[in-house]
Amino acid sequence: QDSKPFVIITWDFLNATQNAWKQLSSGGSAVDAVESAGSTCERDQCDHTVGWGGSPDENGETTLDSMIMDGPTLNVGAVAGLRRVKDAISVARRVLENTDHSFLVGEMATEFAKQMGFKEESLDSEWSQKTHNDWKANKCQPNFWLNVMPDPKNSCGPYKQVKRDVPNTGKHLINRENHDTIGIVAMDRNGSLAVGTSTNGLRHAISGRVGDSPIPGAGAYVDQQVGGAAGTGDGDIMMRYLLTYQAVEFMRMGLAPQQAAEETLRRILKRAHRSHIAALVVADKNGQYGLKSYYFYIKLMGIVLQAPRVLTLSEASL
Ligand code: SD4
Repeated sequence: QDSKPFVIITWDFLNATQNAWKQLSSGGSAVDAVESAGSTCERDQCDHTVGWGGSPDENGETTLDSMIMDGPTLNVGAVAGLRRVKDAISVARRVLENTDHSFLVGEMATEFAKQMGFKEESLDSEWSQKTHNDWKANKCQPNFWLNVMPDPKNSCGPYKQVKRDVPNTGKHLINRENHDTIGIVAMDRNGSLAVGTSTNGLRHAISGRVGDSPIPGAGAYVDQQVGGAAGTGDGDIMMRYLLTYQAVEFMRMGLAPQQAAEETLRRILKRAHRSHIAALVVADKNGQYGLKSYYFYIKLMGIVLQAPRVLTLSEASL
């Protein structure tokens, strides 16, 4: 018997949802739908946080992270720090389908992509170069408004970076205005589930930094027996909690997707010293879904103040 296909993505990248839906409604697989949503955002450079020409690192280079996971087999294909190739999620799919491996990184991922026929080209854009130059001109200070106490030592130098999540430092490295990684959960007509992510990471990060997005269990996770989840937000924090694995495990224990999303994010809230951004979309194998996000939260004298950010997800289902 046919299942009811669906696709759910983080944020309102409607083109991405529509293209994924076209795949599903014409009989494509869940993996096709995930790739299609991710590629659409890579081409559209969604919010400058997916695809080429966004989030330059501290050297001004854009690199890409992406993954696809297949629910029935639990196979993963992922790339991180992919340089000079625009089609990160399609390369991730080649890792999934054309190799026995799961995860390729950096220059070697680029070599693999080239062998698979992908074009090598610059990932710079005017926008990324301007963002980088402005940051340099501003002495490499993050411009996030919560950074109320700029650190005089935090200037462009070999060691400007500050370890975060330390209580009371008052320092933030990353501009957090834009956390709009695309995370996707899809089910096809045969009932197969797949999940995926695509991102260009965080602006001004140390070159070589990889966030949660391409890591299975962190950026996205799926198990056909239960359901899938995908996340977006501050990957340096999120990956510590394996949020998407946890959300799937909560569903395995019987929680509904919405409860699973809330329960999972509560774990960060309990432990966080400072503000973080985190958001999850979670769906079970029956097409029920839930979502939860925190834009920021701060602990003041032991009390957690939080402001939910509206996660404007888009979805399509029968
Ligand atoms: C990362 N999770 O690299 C990603 C960031 C993100 O939109 O969500 N950006 O940490």
